[in-house]
Amino acid sequence: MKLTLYQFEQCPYCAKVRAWLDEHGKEYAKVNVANDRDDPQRKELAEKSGVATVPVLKVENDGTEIYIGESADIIAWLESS
Ligand SMILES: N[C@@H](CCC(=O)N[C@@H](CS)C(=O)NCC(=O)O)C(=O)O
Repeated sequence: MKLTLYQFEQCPYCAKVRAWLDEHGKEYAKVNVANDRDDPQRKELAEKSGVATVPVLKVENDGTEIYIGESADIIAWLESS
């Protein structure tokens, strides 16, 4: 399973997800995104996750990928996986 966190470095919700991942020893890639909802990458993340904000976690597993938005939902998903 490959995890990629789309985030801002200065964002308390992103920091909360990073803290969970770090505390649980999970390997993940970080991608800092533009603070601009019109940015093409931000638009793609919004379409795929269903949320306009960051953080968004991409989970790749066995050729499938899902995008999870909302920090509480990301952590809930991680807790249950
Ligand atoms: N309820 C959301 C809040 C996330 C949030 O407000 N993120 C801010 C950064 S701290 C954001 O994406 N701001 C940019 C924007 O709204 O376009 C969560 O817990 O993930």
